[in-house]
Amino acid sequence: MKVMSIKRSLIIAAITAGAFLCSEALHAQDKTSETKATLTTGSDEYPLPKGWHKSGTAPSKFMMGIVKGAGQKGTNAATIKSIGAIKGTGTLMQSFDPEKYLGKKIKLTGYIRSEHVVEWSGLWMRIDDSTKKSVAFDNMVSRPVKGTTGWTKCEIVLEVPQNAANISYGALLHGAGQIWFDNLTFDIVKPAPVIEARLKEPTNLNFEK
Ligand SMILES: [Ca+2]
Repeated sequence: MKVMSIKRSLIIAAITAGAFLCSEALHAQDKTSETKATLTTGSDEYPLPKGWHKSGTAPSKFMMGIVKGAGQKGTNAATIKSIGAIKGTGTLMQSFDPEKYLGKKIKLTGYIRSEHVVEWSGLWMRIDDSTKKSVAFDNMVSRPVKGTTGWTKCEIVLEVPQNAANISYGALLHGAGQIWFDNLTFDIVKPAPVIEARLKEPTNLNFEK
């Protein structure tokens, strides 16, 4: 027991040190091998979902992966959980070929639940051209999921230009807390139908239709 408690103290100390070192240098890679080893072990708690990968300004500061039974209606969800009080961003993300969406408007819908999110979280989507320049982007920073919430519907709508070469998207957590997310979908937004403003004769004047 004593050994365990010392070990736990060392782990907490390592995490605290790591959080302190990186709090003002979000893009800096963590060079403390002890801290890295501790965080790698912690990340194994959640298996990585097939087809997804970890990224962000500080991915090693977050545990990310699947939580069985934590999804909507008892299915699995993905989670992002901060390790200690930190300020960087962790995201679980995918990238895909935009070919079938070129020239169209696409909507990403998904559901996020949060606990103790101090700063913010959300879905994000970015469209890049062939030079990897971003041509469309939204990360919900202006309408974040924060604090402690139940399942919250999130939507991102972006136009996919003809020169789009890559679409990336995911869920992100910035700072301390934990989010779960599930049931993401992509839809093509149909253009609004053009309504003929001029009628052949006056119509529906008693508003019963
Ligand atoms: Ca699910």
